[in-house]
Amino acid sequence: MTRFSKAITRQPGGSYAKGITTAALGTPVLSLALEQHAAYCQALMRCGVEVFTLEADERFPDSTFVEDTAVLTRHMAVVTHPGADSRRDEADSMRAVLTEQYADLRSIEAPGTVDGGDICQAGEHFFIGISARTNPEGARQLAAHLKEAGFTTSEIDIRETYGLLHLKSGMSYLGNGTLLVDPVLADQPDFADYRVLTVPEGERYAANCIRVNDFVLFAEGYPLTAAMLASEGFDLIPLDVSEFRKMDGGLSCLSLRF
Ligand code: CIR
Repeated sequence: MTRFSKAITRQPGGSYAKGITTAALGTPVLSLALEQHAAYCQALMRCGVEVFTLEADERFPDSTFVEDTAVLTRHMAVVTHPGADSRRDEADSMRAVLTEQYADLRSIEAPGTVDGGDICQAGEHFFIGISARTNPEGARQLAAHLKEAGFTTSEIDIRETYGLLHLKSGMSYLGNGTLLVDPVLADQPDFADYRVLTVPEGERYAANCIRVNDFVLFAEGYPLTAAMLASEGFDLIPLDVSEFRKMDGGLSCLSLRF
């Protein structure tokens, strides 16, 4: 299992509620979002990770969802070209941050688009989601970079898959060859080499969690999935992410881990 030593996060700012959402769960409350964000950063620290928290960037309401701006590997990173127009320039400021961390820093170029939320690393393999945000050209560019870095890749097209914004809205890699997946992805032939745990139909949102070293950061309020993971021996850190869910975000999108 990849061990992480660092993570990058960005605080939500005053413009946060103006971001893109399909959730219809109401307007997020910034003070609560900030509290939840602080608890999230503390949970990462508890996992043994040094957390770099960037200041809010008011120009970009969705910029707290830093995961979408880059794909990080051990020795190489790729700055993405996000698929939503309003988010495209978020990647520029992340490039400046990552330049200090990576000597080998690459980019997805137009007309390719990639959102990091569509990219799921599972050991030495990367699943690349084709979605409303990540297009086939972006996926092709990313796959070429990852292959050069020694990884294998495969694509999963979620454009017709109900209820998933990004691939990782519906799947997480928990380490040791185990995937946690949304029922809509359970029969993916590409998962044949993995042990697949499927979240119950009523708990789809719980499929987005993150394994960080010895813990799994997990969305609070999904008892069946929590019990399943606990019985499998995973150590969960439950977190309230209600204000991020309102903007279609989840646990993975709030950080870049490396
Ligand atoms: C968006 O629509 O781009 C944001 N409101 C949510 C992004 C969530 N990111 C992710 O799942 N990786």
